[in-house]
Amino acid sequence: MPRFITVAILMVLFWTTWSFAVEWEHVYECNNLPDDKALGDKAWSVFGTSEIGKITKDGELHITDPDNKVGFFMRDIRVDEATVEARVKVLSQAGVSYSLLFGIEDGVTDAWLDLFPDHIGIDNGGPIHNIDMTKYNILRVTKDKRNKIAVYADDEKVLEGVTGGNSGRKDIIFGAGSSGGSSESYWDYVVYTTTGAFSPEELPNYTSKLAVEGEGKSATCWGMIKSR
Ligand SMILES: [Ca+2]
Ligand SMILES: [Ca+2]
Repeated sequence: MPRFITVAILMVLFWTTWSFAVEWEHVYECNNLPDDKALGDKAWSVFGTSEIGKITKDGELHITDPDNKVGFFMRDIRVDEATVEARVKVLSQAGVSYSLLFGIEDGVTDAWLDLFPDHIGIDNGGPIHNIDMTKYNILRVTKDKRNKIAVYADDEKVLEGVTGGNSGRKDIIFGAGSSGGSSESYWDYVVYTTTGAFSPEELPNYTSKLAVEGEGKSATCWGMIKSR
């Protein structure tokens, strides 16, 4: 093979690798309760109790939150801008808007996405998007340094808004956010990065990223066989 073709192939491979440089910084697969000490430094802190959660045999966190308990989970981390994604479904929600939520809190203002069986909405009176949440959807919330929020459902941008409220916390947050509220939900995974507010084009959703890595391995094997 002429040397310049080899060099060109190497450059393409290098570019491909470089273009996937943005990575999820934290992956929670829902194979343990979020605050399980077995997760070590990957464990989440809890407000209320994780007793409202059960892990299913399929690696899901099944939260059944009654109207006299609360349980939400936090990764205490400084966040000026962030991207958080969850594969989640919602069977019921009653009570205040944030009875079931996930999002980003930067210590000054909050980016909460409220979850309901038939819609999702940016908290503090932000816009809503009708969607059947009784089936699994991949939802993503991003917050940039100017406190703009974008929400994606299955890789499509569905909501834009701004942050509001102030919990005073600095973290990535998800779970059942209200004592008086109640809800039932299933979470397959929660992933995030605090390096930026990324669209699915810039940072593929966690599920497709696994698929790409699988294909990458196949391609490598094929290349090795071919070169023999
Ligand atoms: Ca509750
Ligand atoms: Ca899972």
